[in-house]
Amino acid sequence: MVAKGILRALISLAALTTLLLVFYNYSSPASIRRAHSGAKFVRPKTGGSLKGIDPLLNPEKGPPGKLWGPGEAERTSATLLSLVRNNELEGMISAMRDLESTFNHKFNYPWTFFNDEEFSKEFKEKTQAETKAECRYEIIPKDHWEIPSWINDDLMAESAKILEEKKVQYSGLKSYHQMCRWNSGKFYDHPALKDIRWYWRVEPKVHFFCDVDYDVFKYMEDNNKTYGFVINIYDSPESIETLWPHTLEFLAEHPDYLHPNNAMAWLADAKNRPEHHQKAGYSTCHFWSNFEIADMDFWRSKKYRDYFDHLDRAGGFFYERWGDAPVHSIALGLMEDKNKIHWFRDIGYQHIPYFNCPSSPKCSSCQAGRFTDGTGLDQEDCRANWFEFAHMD
Ligand SMILES: Nc1nc2c(ncn2[C@@H]2O[C@H](COP(=O)(O)OP(=O)(O)OP(=O)(O)O)[C@@H](O)[C@H]2O)c(=O)[nH]1
Ligand SMILES: [Mg+2]
Repeated sequence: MVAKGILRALISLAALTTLLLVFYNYSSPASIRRAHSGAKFVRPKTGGSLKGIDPLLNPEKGPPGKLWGPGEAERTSATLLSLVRNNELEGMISAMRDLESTFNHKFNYPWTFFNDEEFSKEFKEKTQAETKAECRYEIIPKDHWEIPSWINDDLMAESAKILEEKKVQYSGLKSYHQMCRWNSGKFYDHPALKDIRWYWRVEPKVHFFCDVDYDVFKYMEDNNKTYGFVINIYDSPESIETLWPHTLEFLAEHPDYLHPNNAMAWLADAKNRPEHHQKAGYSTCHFWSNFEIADMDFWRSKKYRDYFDHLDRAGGFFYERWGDAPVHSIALGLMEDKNKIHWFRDIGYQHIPYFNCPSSPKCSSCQAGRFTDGTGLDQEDCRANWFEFAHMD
C-alpha cells in the first residue's frame, strides 16, 4: 500500500517535471528561436517590441502572396540606381557583383548611374562588363546639385565649425550635404528617370547575401507598397537639431497632408531612446536609406514636393546636416499609409557597419540575426520600434 503510494507520488512528480520543462521551453522565445533556426545568436535588448517573435531568427520564406519568378512576367518600369563617383569604381563593381548574382541576372533590370561629373571611360566599361542588362550613365544637372542661392556661405562655414565641434560626421564636406539634398529632393526629377516609377538604390561597397528569386518591383506594385527598407537605426540628433520643429511647422500649414493611417506613434516614440527624443523632438529612428526599393510617384507627389521645398528653404541641408534618410522617413511616417511600407527581411544586406541577415537556406556568409560586426553598435538597431508601432510586414 505504502509502496504503491510512493510509486504514484514519484510518477506525479515526473509528470509535473516534464510539464514544467515543456512549459519553460515553449515560453522562452530564445529557445523557440534556437529550436527553429539552430542559430546561436541572441539579440541584445534594444527596446521596441518583437511581439514575442524574432523574424530574423525564424525561418524566412519571403513575402506571402503571388510572387513572379524569372521569366514569368514582363519587367515593370524600374531601375537599379546608384549615385557614385569615378573613384568608387571598385566598390561599385563589388556591389554590382553581389546584386547581379543574387537578383538581377534573373531579371535584367537596367542600371542607372548618376554622377555630378562625367563618368570615365573605365567606369563605364568596367561596370557594363558586370551585367547583361543595360547601363545608363547620367550627369546631374547643375541646378539639381549646386548649393541653392539662398544659402549664405559665411553662415554655412560657421555652422560647419559648430557641427564639427559636436562631432557630426562629414559636416565640413560640402559634397556630402549636396548628396543628401539630391537624394532627398532631386533624384526623381532627373530627366533620365522621367518614365520610370520604381528604383532600387545601391551604394558602392554594399553586400547582398541572399538569393532573391522573385521580381521585387512587381511585388511592390502588386501589393500596393510605396517603400521597402531593410534596416532601421537611430540618427545622430546633432545632425538634425531643427528638422522636427520645421516639420511641425510644415504640418501646421498642411494638416490635410497627414495620412489617416500614419506612423506618427513610431516617430513620436519617446520611450525607447528618450535622450534622442529630448534632443531632436522625435525618436530619430529611421529607414536607413542607402537601401531603398521605392515608388518615385510618392516623392513626385505634391505633398512630398511641398515638404521638401519647405525644408530646402529652411536651409538645414547646409546649416545642419539633414540626411535623406530622416527626411524620407519622416515624410513616409507622416504622409503615407504605414501599411504601404514593407520590410524586405528576406534580403540579406550589409552597408558597413550594419547587417540585415535572415535565417534562410537562400543566404550565405551572413549569420542569421546579426546586426553589427563586433563594433558594439547593436543598440542602434531600432527595427523593433517599427514592429511595435507600425507592423511586421
Ligand atoms: N557622384 C557623387 N557621388 C557621391 C558624392 N558624395 C557621395 N556620393 C555617393 O552617395 C552615396 C552616399 O555617400 P556615402 O559617402 O556612402 O555616404 P554614407 O553612406 O552616409 O557614408 P559611409 O558610411 O561613409 O558610406 C554613395 O553612393 C556615394 O558614392 C559626390 O560628391 N559625387
Ligand atoms: Mg555609404
